[in-house]
Amino acid sequence: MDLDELVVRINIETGQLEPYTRKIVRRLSDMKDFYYDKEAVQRILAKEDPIIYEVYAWERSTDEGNLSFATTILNPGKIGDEYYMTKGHFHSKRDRAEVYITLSGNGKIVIQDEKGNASVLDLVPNSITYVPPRHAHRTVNTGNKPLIFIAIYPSDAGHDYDVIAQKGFSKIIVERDGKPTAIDNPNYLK
Ligand code: S6P
Ligand code: ZN
Repeated sequence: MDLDELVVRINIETGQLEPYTRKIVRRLSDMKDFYYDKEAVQRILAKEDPIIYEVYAWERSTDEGNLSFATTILNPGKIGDEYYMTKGHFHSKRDRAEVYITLSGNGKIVIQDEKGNASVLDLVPNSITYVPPRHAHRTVNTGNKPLIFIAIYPSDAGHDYDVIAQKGFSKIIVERDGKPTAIDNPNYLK
């Protein structure tokens, strides 16, 4: 093993990793079914296709025991009154946990068990958040600058997006009276 390859630099302002093994860019058109206000989605897409978030991942092979990590840069903004958010996923291997370290910005993480019980936690700079095994997780930017965090996870965890794409999270984060508020998702499928 070349130990020089085990060091990755992070740009603390932008969240970019150097080097990285994979970069993901998610625009509104990639996740239009994830937002509850379908009219707002269409209204925005008629004019532009904003970047909702970018991920810089440094991933090891999926041999058991390896760890991988990624930074996420989740932009500020809203679709209707619902804040920009990630798709959210379970890990394909359900017993794999994860750690989130928030670097900058302000937001929330929605953590949901397999029965659909959701908890909403604050993500604030210099905090470390544990995502337990068997819980889907989604991050939401409720601030006015990018929400930037590091995720560290077992390399064999995998991403299962299907359950969330079909059912959604039972709680969503919207602006109410100027404040981020968790409400029951009107489109949630039990
Ligand atoms: C990976 C970890 C994060 C997310 C990223 C984007 O296990 O939870 O790196 O991949 O925040 O979210 P999503 O739901 O599109 O993968
Ligand atoms: Zn994850």
